[in-house]
Amino acid sequence: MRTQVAIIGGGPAGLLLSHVLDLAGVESVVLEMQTRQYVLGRVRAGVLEKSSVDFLTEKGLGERMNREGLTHEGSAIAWRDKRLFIDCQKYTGRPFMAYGQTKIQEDLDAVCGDRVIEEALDVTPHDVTSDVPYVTFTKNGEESRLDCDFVAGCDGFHGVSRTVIPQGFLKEYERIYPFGWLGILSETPPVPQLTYANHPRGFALASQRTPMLSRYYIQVAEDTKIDEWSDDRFWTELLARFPATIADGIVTGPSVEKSIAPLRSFVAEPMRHGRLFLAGDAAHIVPPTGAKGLNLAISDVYYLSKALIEYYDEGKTAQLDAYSGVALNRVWGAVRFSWWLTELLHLFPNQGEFKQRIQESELDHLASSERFQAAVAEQYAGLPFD
Ligand code: FAS
Ligand code: PHB
Repeated sequence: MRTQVAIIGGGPAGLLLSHVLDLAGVESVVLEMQTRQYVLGRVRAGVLEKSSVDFLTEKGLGERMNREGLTHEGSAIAWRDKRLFIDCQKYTGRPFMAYGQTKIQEDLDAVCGDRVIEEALDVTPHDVTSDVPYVTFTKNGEESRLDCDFVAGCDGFHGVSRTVIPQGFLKEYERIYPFGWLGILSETPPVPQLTYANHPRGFALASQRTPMLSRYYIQVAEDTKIDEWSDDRFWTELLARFPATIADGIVTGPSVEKSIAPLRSFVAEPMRHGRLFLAGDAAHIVPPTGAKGLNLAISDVYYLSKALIEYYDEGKTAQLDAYSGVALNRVWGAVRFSWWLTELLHLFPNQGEFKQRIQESELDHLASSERFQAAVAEQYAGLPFD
């Protein structure tokens, strides 16, 4: 088998890259270890920056998104008995959209179908520092080899791509947070605005997917087991973490999905090794507090697809050579903002009431300063890709 770009991983980064390259006439094959159904069954991100919405729309993926997605002018933060609306529209003119990653995956799956090899196991990149890299994998017990010009590592945090970069060439930065997020989906009308809560009992978030599908999260201990949390226990804890004026507006109901996500900040540098290019969670992870993970995967694909198309259209490597630096500049901005917002809103074990009071003081300062709010709005809404 031969293609121009071998893409490892069929999540949002891998499928979006394949789709954008296909629109430009660049061939690719996506090697995904799971089944299509398994990938579609994962419930993850829910917020798209304007740059992401514009890019997906420009690439023909906007029809359902712009019809079903819920546009928001900003998000709210609640603490003690206070509530502050961070007005992204007012300060940046860049609203964001609530549209579940699951739907993006479905929209991408619909346009990438025949380029994806699902249940591709033991995927291994080879000779990525040569001019003739290739990837081996097994499918239904049969070994295969895919020759290519480039390998795109879009295989997430636990993927294989990053591991083929020799330790001497890779620098990794990591911060693991001492808690996770327990999230549920419920077929209930969501709160009108995304609302984050800082509370002495821990962080909470009220979000949405559709007018009849809500997404809620609470901070839980990092060793929490799902079966420790009945729906009743979840709702009681969630409502306790919001001011009564907000809690009274939350409609509870049976969960239709329940999962726990660990929280970490992680960056691998560089995002390139020879003809291997990393994109998305394969290169970086952010705590979901800033709603940046999926958006960074999309911005990586924006930069990498442009670079690959320049190579095939014009024979130039300038954007390929610049890719890692350009992508990492945006990545570190999002990593810093997500870290800052996570530090501001979560209960850190063993850091006692002092940390809580510092957080509340910073939130009071945020509420009193339009300049501060504008700076937060700019980072939450996300800047243009270029
Ligand atoms: P993904 O991890 O989505 O996709 C990688 C793909 O590669 C997977 O399909 C995997 O099966 C495949 N793969 C892995 N190893 C392979 C191998 N060796 N061979 C072949 N295929 C392989 N972001 C937010 O903004 N908000 C959120 O609330 C949020 N919640 C999250 C909850 C969880 C549990 C997780 C894990 C992530 C969450 N994220 C959230 C971040 C998430 O949305 C990611 O940023 C996004 O999925 C990144 O997309 P990809 O880079 O494509 O990686
Ligand atoms: C979500 O709707 O899943 C969501 C929203 C905002 C975040 C994280 C997750 O910061």
